[in-house]
Amino acid sequence: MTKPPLTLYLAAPRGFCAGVDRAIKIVEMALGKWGAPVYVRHEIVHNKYVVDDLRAKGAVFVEELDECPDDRPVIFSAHGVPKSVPAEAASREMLYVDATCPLVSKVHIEAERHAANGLQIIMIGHAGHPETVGTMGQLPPGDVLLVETPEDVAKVEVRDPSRLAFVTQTTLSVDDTADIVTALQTRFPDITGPHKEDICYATTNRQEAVKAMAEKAEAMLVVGAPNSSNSKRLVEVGARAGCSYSQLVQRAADIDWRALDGITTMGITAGASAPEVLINEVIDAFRARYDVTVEQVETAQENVEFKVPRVLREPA
Ligand code: 10G
Ligand code: SF4
Repeated sequence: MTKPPLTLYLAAPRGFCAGVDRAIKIVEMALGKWGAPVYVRHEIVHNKYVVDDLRAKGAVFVEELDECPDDRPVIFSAHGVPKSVPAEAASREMLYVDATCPLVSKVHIEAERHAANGLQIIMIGHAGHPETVGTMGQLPPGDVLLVETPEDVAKVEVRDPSRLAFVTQTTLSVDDTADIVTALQTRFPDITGPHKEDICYATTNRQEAVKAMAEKAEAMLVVGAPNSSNSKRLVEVGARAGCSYSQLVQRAADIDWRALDGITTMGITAGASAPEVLINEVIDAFRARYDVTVEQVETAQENVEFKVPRVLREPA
């Protein structure tokens, strides 16, 4: 039987960002140096395949430090942690390695600097997401106010409207965040903040590539996990940019082939925590059913790389 023709547009950039790459390498280095088990507080990045692979190599994933013994190393995930976490690890004389992405640490420093200058911080982020919890946790509980929508901005109660700064989660929708920043600047004209927001290069580039791809593709799949914030934003961006069908899949087995019946153009991208092997698995699944022509839709080139600490600190 002849396969139907399909043009597969591949968004570029897609998949692993520099912070994810660095965080995974830190866990692998720790396992190489100290042997198993090495504890990891929270999924190192939000991807089951990555977590399962590291677990098979001897990593033990926990949600809180109280699930770790004192005498084994613990790594903090790429999303960042509240100040209380390294403080507790230090008080228990634990060996810890912080795999927080440097671009998240930059936001942490920003928040602290503004607070030191007497400004109250408003964070734009998703309630309960580990990055938001980590960034808000750079300051004492209750000090940072959280807004998720322009409606929240209208309701937020601040100490002094003339002494405010805002920071954001790094993986937000660029367009939604612009609306929230505008609402903040309209209500609080003196508010200080980053040039635009703290959304990172990887998030921005992946959303831009999806917009370009959505102009060409009837349907779009995002390879990523259901708890991956940046991956879910890519699904939304695709739908808003005109893809009538825009779905998240963890891997090829999740593809709803019936929903794709009759398509001739398809877009594929992947969140910042989705490994290349899963993207290839999805592409191969299309090749098995269609006569596929692959075309890249490239909107940016990335050459960002974060150094992995060359030597991890010895246990005390
Ligand atoms: O998109 P989120 O923040 O949910 O995380 P992820 O693990 O899916 O992707 C990598 C992004 C981070 C580590 C947050 S800066
Ligand atoms: Fe760092 Fe951006 Fe990747 Fe988050 S999404 S780990 S901020 S590069």
